[in-house]
Amino acid sequence: MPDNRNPRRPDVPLVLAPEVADALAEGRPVVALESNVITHGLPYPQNVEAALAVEKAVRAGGSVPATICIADSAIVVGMSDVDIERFGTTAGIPKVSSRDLAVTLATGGAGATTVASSAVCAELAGIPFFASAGIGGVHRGAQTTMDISSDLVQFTRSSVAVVCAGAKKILDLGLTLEFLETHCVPVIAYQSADFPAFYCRSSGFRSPQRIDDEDVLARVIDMHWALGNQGSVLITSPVREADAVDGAEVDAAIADALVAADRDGVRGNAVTKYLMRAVDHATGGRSATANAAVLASTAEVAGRLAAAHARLLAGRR
Ligand code: PSU
Ligand code: MN
Repeated sequence: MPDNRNPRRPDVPLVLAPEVADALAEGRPVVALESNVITHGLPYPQNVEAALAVEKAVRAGGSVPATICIADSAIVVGMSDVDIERFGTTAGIPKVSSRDLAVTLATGGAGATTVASSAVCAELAGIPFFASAGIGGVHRGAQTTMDISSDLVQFTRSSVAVVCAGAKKILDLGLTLEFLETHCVPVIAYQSADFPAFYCRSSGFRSPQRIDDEDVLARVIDMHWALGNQGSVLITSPVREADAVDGAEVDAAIADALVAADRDGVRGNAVTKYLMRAVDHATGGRSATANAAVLASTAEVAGRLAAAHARLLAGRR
């Protein structure tokens, strides 16, 4: 594969898939995707199926998918289907968030990128759009644990438009919104009113902004960066009504999962995976089906919005 180092950062090893490199060179839309959802988000074989379905959905939206990982001391932007299968079936590939990137790259291991580290890599590769159904956020009880996902902190630093279905209710979504407000990150609900909660259509919190037109949204993203802001723009799109999971059922499963996590002494970057698995287990097949549906619908919306943004930029040339 070609080494496609960013001329402004020649020391960063960046390997772009040929299709991604071509699209970027021609100004065609690309949507970056994370790989931690493959290694840590879902069990095999749903993880591989979902990752491939997400890429297909980005294409259906009119953009080129670029799933990101770390392999052989390089940032891979655009994993092949073989890469995805390998990540989905190999045990022990570490979760690599922003602060872990340098260690993983310099020591030569493989790594699965989170939302935070994928945003860093997307920006280095010159990809302004990123999609993930569920972002990290402020955890419940963060007042004492101080557990706040690096995803949120990275949103204050990386100029990437992040399309998501909000975040899972395992988090404190009210505090998550407060954090984003404090750190000047725009939160915009696309064709919806509320901040969504992954497989639930609403978190119970109204989104601070709503925009229904994709071309207007493209202008907003462009303007945010034109104003000199260096952070992300968060855009939400909820799960379809027919695919949503009942909120009360999820709430009960989360309450049990939080007690179990505390009992088992789960700490640090292991907390998110532990809680997600416990809730998935408790809600059985329903959450798995909803999970797949929301992953694909978020990716498709991201594909359409990235295409609108690329049209805006092309209109200027
Ligand atoms: N939320 C999900 N699915 C996921 C994650 C979060 O619904 O797979 C993963 C993402 O990779 C996200 C990471 O970036 O968890 C956040 O982990 P932490 O809370 O440790 O920052
Ligand atoms: Mn954490």
